[in-house]
Amino acid sequence: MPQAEDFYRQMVRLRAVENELTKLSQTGQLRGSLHLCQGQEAVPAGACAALRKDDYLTCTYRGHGYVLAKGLDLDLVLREILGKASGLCKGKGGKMHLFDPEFGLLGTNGIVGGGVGTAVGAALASWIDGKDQVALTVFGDGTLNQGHVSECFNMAALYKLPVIFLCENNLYAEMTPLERSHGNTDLCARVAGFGIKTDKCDGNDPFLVYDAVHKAVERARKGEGPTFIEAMTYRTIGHYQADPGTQYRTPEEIAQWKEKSPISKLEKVIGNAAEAIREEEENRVSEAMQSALKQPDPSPTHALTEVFA
Ligand SMILES: Cc1ncc(C[n+]2csc(CCOP(=O)(O)OP(=O)(O)O)c2C)c(N)n1
Ligand SMILES: [Mg+2]
Repeated sequence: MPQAEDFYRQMVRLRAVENELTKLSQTGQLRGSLHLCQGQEAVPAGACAALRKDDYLTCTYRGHGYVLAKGLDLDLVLREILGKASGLCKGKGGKMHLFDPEFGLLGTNGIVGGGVGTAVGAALASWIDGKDQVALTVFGDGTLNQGHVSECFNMAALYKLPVIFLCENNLYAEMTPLERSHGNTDLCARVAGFGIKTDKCDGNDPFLVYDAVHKAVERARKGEGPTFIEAMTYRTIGHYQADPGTQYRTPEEIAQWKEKSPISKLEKVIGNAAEAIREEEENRVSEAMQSALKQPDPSPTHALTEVFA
């Protein structure tokens, strides 16, 4: 079981990465959409601590925190996000296609629910090959309304596949609140209908996320089948860089959740040691980003190598 300091380190590293990316996006040095997960940091920190290096992982466009918490190299990840030739995928993937089979990482994904089928497929392969690797797939509350995700739930339940469905319920899908898009807002009840064991936890507490995922991983490794975990959390910023996040949510609601921010909650537990850890991570991330910015872009002559289409 990781210690409070370990979780704190993961979360402040992630926050430091996001602060650096925000600056680059605002100055035009980072192009394209930027989906951040401020306020949700405890979910990746807690979940990845319960996985082995060779367990499979798929995540969303908000998945860079999982990638780092799974143990991937900070320099390689930042260089990839900036599209550099020395990045994790030679600059061809970017933030929404971070991929590394050595770490079981089967991709961050810009398609809502895109990683769910991949994870179920990986779990099926693990089961057929008689291996004990499990697959964890992360997605948001809105993703439950994707048709193929229901097919994935059914198949995972039917074959008792070693897959963990981790749902970050941050109460909104883009700008749409949960109750405007779900006929039944009890997400665990919906998934239980498929014959899948469900669990709900405070997604702003890395210890509770770890506990829930750890139990689900144990079950999956023993051949007891899939688990759906609903981690209750909240993004305290907008959906992406162009969304202030304030037009469809009240200032009171945002303030309430900021008080429950996992980083400040853990700061109170750790006390004095927190500042040193935070400074260390901020310096490390800032140096890695400066180095990443100086890296060369991929050569146009490599545009058609290592691609399928
Ligand atoms: C198949 C598909 N449909 C629509 C979109 C546009 N889109 C991007 S994020 C998003 C909301 C997803 O909400 P949720 O699953 O709750 O995840 P969150 O963003 O809250 O983490 C939508 C509709 C998309 N990327 N892919
Ligand atoms: Mg959501």
